[in-house]
Amino acid sequence: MKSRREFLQRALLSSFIISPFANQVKAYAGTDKLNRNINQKGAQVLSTWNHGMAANDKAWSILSANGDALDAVEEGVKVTEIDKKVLSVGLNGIPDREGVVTLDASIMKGDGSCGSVAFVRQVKHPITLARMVMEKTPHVMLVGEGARQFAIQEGMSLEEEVLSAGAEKAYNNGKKNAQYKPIINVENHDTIGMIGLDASGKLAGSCTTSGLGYKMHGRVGDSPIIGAGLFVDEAVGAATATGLGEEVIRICGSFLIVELMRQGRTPQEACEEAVKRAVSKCKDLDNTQIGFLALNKEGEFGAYSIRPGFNFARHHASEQSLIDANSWFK
Ligand code: SD4
Repeated sequence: MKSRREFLQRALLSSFIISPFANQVKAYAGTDKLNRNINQKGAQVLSTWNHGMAANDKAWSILSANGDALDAVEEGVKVTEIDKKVLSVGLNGIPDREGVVTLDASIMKGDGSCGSVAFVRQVKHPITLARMVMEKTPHVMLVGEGARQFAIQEGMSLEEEVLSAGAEKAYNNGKKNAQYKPIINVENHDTIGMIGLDASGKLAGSCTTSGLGYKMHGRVGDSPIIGAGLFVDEAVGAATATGLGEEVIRICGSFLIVELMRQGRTPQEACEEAVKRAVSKCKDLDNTQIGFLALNKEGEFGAYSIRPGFNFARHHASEQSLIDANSWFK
């Protein structure tokens, strides 16, 4: 009797959660490797963009074995960091204006522990380096040469600075356009932000990117800035961001979403309010796209972007899906 009641409650909850996106859920053609008998208690993982599907698969292999949310969000985005097809995350990414690939990443636990690296070169897994900053130093953030030195100190081997084939092609094309312009919904999509809830109810998040292609050398986006590209609070929920980082930093986007949820907004309402705030501050709306993804500790989720085109991947007990977010502009 009890299990039937629980099943009905879960079914009711999941139909409520899905409803804002009911028309936008696309079936995923990948293999379903889920253990459906496990007590998920809302365990799930959400990631930005199409590349989130493969990253979620990895994260889910940890969550479905009752693993820790922090391990899941680190291991999940590591898949994207080495995916040669992804030109916006990891060392395969599009370089800056000088032809140098520089990476930003952050990781956060629900208890407030966090670590990040920014403007770091030659590190294959900046998310792991960010986790090491969190776990092995008294600091939150290391940048540039200091971050690279820390990687060496921790035994990471540095990669050669050679552009991936895709990045080189994109860079050579990009150079023809002398004027720097942010790119909306770049091909192959951008930053991966991942937020996850494990079976024990713990939340964690990760965010990793090569940042805007053709950015000025030294430019740092929102992804490694705790509160901008990522924020997690176990009392409330988690949020992450993608798109033009400057506009996300300006409104402390992920922190704002978590605080709105703390005040009682649903994840969807909080994402919409944050986009509204960004729109109100943005001076170049025609050239700006940002997208937010949020999850509360009950397992409800939401997403919203300035313009159409933002999607996210979700993996939980009964489904893997790629979902189109609603947007401010229709
Ligand atoms: C950044 N939000 O560095 C990240 C990635 C990005 O288009 O811009 N993607 O601003």
